[in-house]
Amino acid sequence: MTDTKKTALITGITGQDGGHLAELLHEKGYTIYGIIRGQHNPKREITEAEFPYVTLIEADLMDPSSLVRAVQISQPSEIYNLAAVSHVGYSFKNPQLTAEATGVGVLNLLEAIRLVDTENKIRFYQASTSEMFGGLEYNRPEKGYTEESLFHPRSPYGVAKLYAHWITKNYRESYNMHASCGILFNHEGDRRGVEFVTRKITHAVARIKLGKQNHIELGDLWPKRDWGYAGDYVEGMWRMLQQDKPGDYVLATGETHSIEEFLDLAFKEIGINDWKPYVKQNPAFMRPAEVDLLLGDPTKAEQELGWTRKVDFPGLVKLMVKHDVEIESVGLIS
Ligand code: F7E
Repeated sequence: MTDTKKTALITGITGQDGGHLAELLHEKGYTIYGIIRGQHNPKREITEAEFPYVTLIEADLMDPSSLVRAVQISQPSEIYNLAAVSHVGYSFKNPQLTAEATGVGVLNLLEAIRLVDTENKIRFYQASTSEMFGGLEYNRPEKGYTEESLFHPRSPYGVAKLYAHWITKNYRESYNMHASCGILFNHEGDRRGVEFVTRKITHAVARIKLGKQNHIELGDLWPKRDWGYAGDYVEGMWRMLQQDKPGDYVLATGETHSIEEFLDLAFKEIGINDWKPYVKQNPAFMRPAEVDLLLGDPTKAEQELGWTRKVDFPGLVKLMVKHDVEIESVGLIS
């Protein structure tokens, strides 16, 4: 389906989800603008080469007037806020920056929309996260977290995202904005940064296969995550904004797996059955507070949006290892 009348503005265009979403919206015939941050952002060139159909606008979630300008220039029908300080470990080391960019930045963007969009036509997507739940034992529904579950964030990142989630709901209720929150569980893929555990593992596994590296250093291996494929999840974001009414939706697979299970499958892809000799634990990668188990229940998204994930856990590991073996074989830096 194409709809040439639609224009989207994407924050976080240089990130994993920004790339997948740009591709999806381009296929659907959207005019696409992306916000890029910083005076000399090294990701600009790569983004321009990979997504030549995206017009980049220089702005920053922490600079309100730059956001007003971005909304005025792009005149979007839909805004997807995917930008954030998104690494949980980093947020412990940079808590104020995280609060300002990931939390208050969303308020800045909502205010920019309210100021420019006097007819209240823009539809807004906020990237909320499973990190808002915290995974505590007393706060763990049997079939997985839903849109109604209790929040108990366990990191500066989770706390900032919870503010962003509630301020988005508040603007929906106060100003009747078409503002939706996607509560996304972990979503990975070949565009994931190597600072996240899945890509760190598949990248190292590829290098171990090719003799470029002999081990990998990781933090805790017991935490469990509900891991899906990012390409599937951007489809859910788009579907949220096509609804007549805004809302909050969990996107998840409904399965949870430990890092050990991820290691097991990833090493088996290169013919190694016992990964233990290749993995060293390093406390530098452990967090002051850990989220031990995340499991999402995507029933509402399945029923109301007709959304479902397509790639399963073994499929995800396979595609990531395959990609990293390919790029490492030709010496490309990911
Ligand atoms: O950690 C453990 C770590 O950094 C997963 C972000 O997209 O998903 C992501 O957050 C688990 C944690 O993702 C290493 O302690 C062990 O238990 O890949 P991660 P995350 O923290 O779950 C949510 C939904 C978001 O919203 C976030 O933006 O793996 N772990 N060893 C490690 N993690 C990392 N990064 N590096 C390690 O060496």
